[in-house]
Amino acid sequence: MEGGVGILPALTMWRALALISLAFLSPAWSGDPQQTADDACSVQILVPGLKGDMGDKGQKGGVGRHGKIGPIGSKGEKGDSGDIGPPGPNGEPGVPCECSQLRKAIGEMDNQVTQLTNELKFIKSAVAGVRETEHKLYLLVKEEKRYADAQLSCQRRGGTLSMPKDEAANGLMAAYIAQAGLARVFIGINDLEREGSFVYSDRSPMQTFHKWRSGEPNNAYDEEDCVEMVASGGWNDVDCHITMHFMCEFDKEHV
Ligand SMILES: [Ca+2]
Ligand SMILES: [Ca+2]
Repeated sequence: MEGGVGILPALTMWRALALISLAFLSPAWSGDPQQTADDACSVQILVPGLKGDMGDKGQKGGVGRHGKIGPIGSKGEKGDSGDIGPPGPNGEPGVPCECSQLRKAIGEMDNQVTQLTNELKFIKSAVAGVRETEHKLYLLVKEEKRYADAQLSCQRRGGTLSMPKDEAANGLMAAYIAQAGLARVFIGINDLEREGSFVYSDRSPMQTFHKWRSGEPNNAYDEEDCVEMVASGGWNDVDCHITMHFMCEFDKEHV
């Protein structure tokens, strides 16, 4: 039994050596590892083969992965302003105004303004005695002056002796005189520069309108170069050196 046991390993060793030899000598052996593995109970000793010829170039690879994100670039220049956007939504309704007292005060002030306006109108017409039309103010001055001084008095107030240039103005002046209880006043008409050639106190020539009383102007005593208006509205030429009340008129634009 011992001899049998000793012979078998020896045989195996020889077979192994033969396999190694064959592996070096025969490409067929090195090219078929399966056959080597099937050789039951053999010791597998793998030895590198000869370097093969260089293979053909491989196919081109696919697209690679995305690269890393680069560093943040420098800030660009400011762009143009955009178009104006649409209007925003309406705001919330406001808190109810707690200013009833203010409204009341304003209402009272409005009433006071109305009252003062009426009072001023009354003062103008009743106390100061001013009458007015759309464009003019008339003031009856209860001071007795000669014609020239009366004209100066009106001019110092910014006006001139009243000039009745139409029926409306003449009627207003006449009523004013009558209501003041006066008989006559100087008005702004004279023929001081040229006898018989009457002009208004603003030097404008008399037009077709006039209110000469019957028989006037008569230039009585060859001394009548100024004009008075009587309460009925009629005109009469009188001496410029007598004294009487007079009426001024003012342009509203210049008051
Ligand atoms: Ca005259
Ligand atoms: Ca006369």
